[in-house]
Amino acid sequence: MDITKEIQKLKEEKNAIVVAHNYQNKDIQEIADFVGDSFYLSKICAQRQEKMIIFCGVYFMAETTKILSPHKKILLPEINAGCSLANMITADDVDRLKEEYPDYSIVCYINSPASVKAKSDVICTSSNAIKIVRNIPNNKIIFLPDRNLGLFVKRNVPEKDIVLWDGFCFTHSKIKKDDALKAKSDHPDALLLVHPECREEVIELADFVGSTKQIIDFVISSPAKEFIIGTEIGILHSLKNLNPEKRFYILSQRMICPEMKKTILTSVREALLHEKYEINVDENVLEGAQRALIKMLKIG
Ligand code: CIZ
Repeated sequence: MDITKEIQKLKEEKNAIVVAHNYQNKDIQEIADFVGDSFYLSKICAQRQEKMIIFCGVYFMAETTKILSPHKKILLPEINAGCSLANMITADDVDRLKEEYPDYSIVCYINSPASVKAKSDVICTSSNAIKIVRNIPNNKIIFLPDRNLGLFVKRNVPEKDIVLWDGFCFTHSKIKKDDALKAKSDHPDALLLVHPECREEVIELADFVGSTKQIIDFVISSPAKEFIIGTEIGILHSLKNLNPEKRFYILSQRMICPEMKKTILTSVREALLHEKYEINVDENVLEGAQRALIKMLKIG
């Protein structure tokens, strides 16, 4: 049987849903019930009646989904699909920061391990990071783990004292000013849209800076016809689908996250068949991370 039909049949038999991050391979996005950013997908999973979720993304995303749906079975088809950025900080690092900066509040980007979220005051996404930092009732902030996103927030909230952690995303951070200048000269009529995980020198050249959802929304409402996209290449699939009359160029062919690309159709079929790999989060960690996520919803 054709593998996509097999996946469909297994989904029905198991009463499961498949969700896929914007950075997944095209064929994974095509078989998914929902495609989007990680927090959007985690919220959708919490609202659905299905008790089994196949999360096509990376480890921290499946963890966030478990935190919001503790009684559901959350499966990550490729157990080694991790996130280099999330792995650049540990819960012990957060303990040390708390000792060093006792009167600072910790704002933690969603791209982080659950154990780090649990020790933070509030979580943020790349869509709401500026708003969260602005609204939190403390002028002293530690922002972690992404330095580039932190710098972007710092520039937009100059009135606050913000200490940054030195983490970065390999896929966004390897893109330099020269790559952006070249893409702009190759496509002089295109707008440059970049993710805030990009370096400051790239952000400075952009026409728009935003999360994956904000980039998609920007394109939909823009009268422009051509766009250079400065985030992971997988997003081109939704952009082209939603805007068939517009043209898209990836900022650099190197904008590929190898972790996101680990999930292929056979991984999804195996995940459904053998109910693997189940993601669990320690109860104390889960409670702490839930508290920090709820705080994000309140102040964001
Ligand atoms: O949290 C997400 O989904 C990521 C990695 C980025 C974004 O901007 O959507």
